[in-house]
Amino acid sequence: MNTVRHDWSRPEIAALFELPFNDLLFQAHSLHRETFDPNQVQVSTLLSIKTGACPEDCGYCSQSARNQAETERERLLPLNEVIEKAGIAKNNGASRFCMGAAWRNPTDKNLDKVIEMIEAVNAIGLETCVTLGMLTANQTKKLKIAGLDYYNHNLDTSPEYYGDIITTRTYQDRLDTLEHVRDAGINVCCGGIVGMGETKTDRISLLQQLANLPEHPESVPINMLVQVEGTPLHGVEKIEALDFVRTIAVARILMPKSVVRLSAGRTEMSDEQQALCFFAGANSIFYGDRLLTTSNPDEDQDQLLFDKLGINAAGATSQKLNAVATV
Ligand code: SAM
Ligand code: DTB
Ligand code: SF4
Repeated sequence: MNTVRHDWSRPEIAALFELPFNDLLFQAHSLHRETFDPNQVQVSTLLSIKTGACPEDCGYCSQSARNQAETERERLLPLNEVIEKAGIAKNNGASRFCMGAAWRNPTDKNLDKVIEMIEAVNAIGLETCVTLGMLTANQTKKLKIAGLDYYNHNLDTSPEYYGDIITTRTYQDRLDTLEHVRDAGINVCCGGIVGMGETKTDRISLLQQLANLPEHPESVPINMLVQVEGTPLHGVEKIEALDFVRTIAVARILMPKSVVRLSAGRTEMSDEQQALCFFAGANSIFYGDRLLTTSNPDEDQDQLLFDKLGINAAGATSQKLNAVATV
């Protein structure tokens, strides 16, 4: 039965992780089919609109000014460049355009500039998503009025492991921003990163936090750490491929109506691992050869994989594109 629950206990989640692999995948895939077309995958394209020199100390991130990664710092991109990139993304078949900024939080002046970008991307007929750091309630209201479809703000890891990864903002700060986004009526995109040296219990705890939010995020990105030289997490022990697939499957079971994104880290995954992730319930990816500062498989490679798997990309889950198509 496809019931949406918000009261998952850790032993229950641990028991899912402990299931024989085939039982876990069967359960996840069966649930997936109750809500979604198993052969449709939503595709979003990412653009870094402000890169590097971030005051935060996130241990995984190439853009923290406190890390030694060689990320070229840039000012906020001009509007015309954003419009050009969004147009290319649309021509390549993306249904959503996600803009990310290396900020702790946006100033009101910067937010106004991002709002112009959101309006312009909306006008092209793409769904919009931004990730700008922490937001006040007033800022989320402005973004809603601008027509923003999704706000991405990740919990990143378990509350227990969090202090080992980031010290410049708290877990509660993240929950507060998520509440503002939810209250403003913007769709929530919230997930985390695995492969950061966390324990299996941390993965259970992260998924419990996500699944027990008052409402499940509409979109749940599961990132596999992209190890960047010069960051504290470079060289950390990697997550086993099958454990990553299990994490996707458990996310699917806990949040049966959410779109689960097979997010960062795909350049290191085989076609077979990605195929298992789609079977386990992942139904969204980042599309295009760049994430924010690191690489992603290019469109041709993904189209080839989709063709092999009989997966239909494009705006299948995008109401906006469907609306454009029927005009
Ligand atoms: N600066 C804003 C913030 O952190 O709230 C928004 C941009 S930030 C880059 C968005 C998310 O990207 C992070 O929360 C993290 O989950 C993910 N991310 C960043 N670097 C990553 C990496 N090396 N590997 C995997 N995911 C990463
Ligand atoms: C998310 O969960 N993953 C994306 C997006 N939200 C903003 C970011 C991935 C970043 C990977 C590392 C980089 O390219 O800098
Ligand atoms: Fe800054 Fe975001 Fe990177 Fe953290 S994840 S260092 S807040 S850009």
